[in-house]
This record gives sequence, C-alpha cells and structure tokens, in this order.
Amino acid sequence: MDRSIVHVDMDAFFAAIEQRDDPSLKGKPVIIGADPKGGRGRGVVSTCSYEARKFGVRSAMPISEAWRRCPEGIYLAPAFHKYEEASARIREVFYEFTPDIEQVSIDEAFLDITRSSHLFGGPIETCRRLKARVKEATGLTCSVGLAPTKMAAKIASDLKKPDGLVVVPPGGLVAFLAPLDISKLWGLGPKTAEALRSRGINTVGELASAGDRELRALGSHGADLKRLALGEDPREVRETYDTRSVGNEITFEKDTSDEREIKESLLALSDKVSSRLREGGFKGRTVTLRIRLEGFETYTRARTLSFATNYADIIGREIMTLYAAFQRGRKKVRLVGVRVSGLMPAGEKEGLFEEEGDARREKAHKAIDAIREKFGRGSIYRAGGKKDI
Ligand code: TTP
Ligand code: MG
Repeated sequence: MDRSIVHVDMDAFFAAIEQRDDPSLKGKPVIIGADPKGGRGRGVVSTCSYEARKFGVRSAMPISEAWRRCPEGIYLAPAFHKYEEASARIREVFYEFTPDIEQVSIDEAFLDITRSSHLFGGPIETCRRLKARVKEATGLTCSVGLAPTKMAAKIASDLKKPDGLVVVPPGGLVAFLAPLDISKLWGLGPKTAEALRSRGINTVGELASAGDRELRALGSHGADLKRLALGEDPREVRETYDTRSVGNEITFEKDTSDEREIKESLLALSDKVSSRLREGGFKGRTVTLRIRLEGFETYTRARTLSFATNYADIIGREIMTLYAAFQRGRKKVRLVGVRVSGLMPAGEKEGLFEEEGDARREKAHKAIDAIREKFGRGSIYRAGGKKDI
C-alpha cells in the first residue's frame, strides 16, 4: 500500500512569531540573531522574515554582513521560550491527525498519515486541515509536502514556501525526482556524487536509468542508490527524540585565549542548557561541545553517556572533559557552544544507569528551579558560572 508521508516546516519560524506578537513588525524586514551593534556585532543571524530575505539576509550569516545588506532591518534577540512554546503547541496539533510523528527540529516534523487520513477526507484534505489548524492554534503559517516517501515529502515542502502545499502523488514520484540534482538524494555523500558526476550522471533521473556497469563502479552502494533514484525509499517516520536537542552558544566580544573566560562561559552555558532541559521536561544522553576559532574554523566534539541527564554539574563535567582534550594550538576562540541531544522525557527511568547521588542532585536542582521560577533565569549561577549570557 502506498504511504502518505507529510513533511511540515514552519515559515521563517522565529521571525514569524515576533511578527505575530508585535503587529507593527508585519511586512517589515525582521532579523533574529545576535546584536548587530551598528555593524560591529559578532554573532550570526538565526533567521529572518521573508521581507529581509529580499535583501539577501540568510540564516547563519554573520550579523555584521546582515547589517551591511539591510541596515534598515529590525534586529531582535531570540526569545527561545516563546519559540519552544509555539513548537509544543504545533506538536499538539499534529497529534490531532496521527500518532506517528517524527519531530526533526524545533519547527520541522514528519507525519505518517497513511492510517489516519481517511478520517479527514483523504491525504490532501488532511494536509489542508492540518495547515488550517496550525494557523488557528498558533497564528503561524507552515509549508507542507505530501509524498509516498520521507525524502520526497521533505523536498516538496520546500518548493512553495511560504504557506505552500505541494503534493507528489504515488504515480508521480519518479517523475518528481528525475530532474533533481543527485545531491538531493539522502545518504549520498560528496565523494559518491563526485564519482557519479565524473560518469556524466548529474540528475536523479540519470541515476535511475544508469546501466549495470556504471553502478558496479560505485561498489556495493550502486544498487541501493538506483533504487533510491527510482523512488524506493523504505525509511519510516519514527517517533524519536534523538534529533531534538537543546543548546546555547556565545560569541565572545573579542576572540580570546583567556582560559578562565572560556571555561566560565562553558560552565554558564552548561547551566543554561540544564535549566532549559528541565523547563522543557527533558533529559539527554549526548553532550556536544562546539568551538569556533578565529578565522571561522568550527569544530564539534561529543560524548554519549550511558545515562540521560539534565543536571548542570554532569553536563558541565562532560563539557570540561571535551574541552580539555581539544587542541586549539595557538588559535584564539571566537565562539563556544554547549548542546545536549538524544532527548527523552525527564520522568523516564533508566534504572541501572542512574548515577549515585541523583537524589541529592535532584533536590539541589529543584531548589534552583524554584528560585529561577520566582526571580527569573538570571538570578542564580553556580560558582564558576558567568553572568552575562
Ligand atoms: P528553518 O526552518 O531552517 O528556517 P525558518 O523556519 O526560519 O525559515 P523557512 O521558512 O525557510 O523554513 O529553521 C527554523 C528555525 O531554526 C529558524 O526560525 C531559526 C532557527 N535557526 C537558527 O537559529 N539558526 C540556523 O542557522 C537555522 C537554519 C535555523
Ligand atoms: Mg522553517
């Protein structure tokens, strides 16, 4: 039976929320990210409204560059609690349509509606209703792709942004994929792409009609790739917390090699991530350190624990271990970040792997949570933490 897979991606997510909450921002170039400081700011753009995109502003662009392209833009710092709240609300709407949901990021998810769409008048009508419900519940628009495979649904949702709905019917899948560049195929790395291009295979359609000899040259993957190009992609929508994560980073005012400043920032970030995880009711197993050196070289180092945690001291300890092992030579540090992924609900017991002293830790964290709730997030930092994040 053909599957009906939906990919939903919110439009200009952070910026759209700011425009919703302050109608005077509607129709204006709104840029969310680091403080531009009149063009001397050092962070990056998180996202921007479609009005700002006309100026060439994009996610992850240095904020100074955004300022150059769009000095008349309205620059706002991100307000993550609002975005997380909207994300949770959207997830609730998804559950009105199917239990088979894979959240990919804060504003993006796959839904398998194969078994449920008959309740809502069929797959296309389900997508229309889903868009209307998201709008009704959050005041935000999203773009939706409907296709028999995840990959095609994801590509489709991106084609008519914003507020789009693109349908790839089962019989149209191969034709939909054919003109796409081979780099769009999931799981096809740059080396394989290079090998294909050198044989004159540039589009998915060309790969789909490649002969056995060309495929053999690709080794054991050849046959799999051809199947993928023909639209055979059995990957399922899997409920997972794995790809969700909570992270924060800071860009230093000036590139620094001050060990104390770097370590204090890492501890403060660990603290903040711990606090956001607890607010969201999550804990996670993978702790990731991100470092950007002068000149923009960026590195990540991760450790996966045998247990999930949201405790600031454990996250901080892992981050310090990762940092100690990182060799930055003489280069100065521009940015550091802390992220926890592989999330699961905080209440879930993992039995054997819980660390000793958890009861004590839980008590201490609860006390900190309570004070923060009363006095706001900036009220407490652990010893060694840094205030101005
Ligand atoms: P995206 O879905 O990539 O972007 P978007 O929703 O802002 O715009 P689009 O209409 O093109 O989907 O990312 C979702 C949110 O994640 C985005 O609003 C802000 C955040 N984000 C960052 O903070 N940094 C980044 O580099 C990117 C790509 C996104
Ligand atoms: Mg989006």
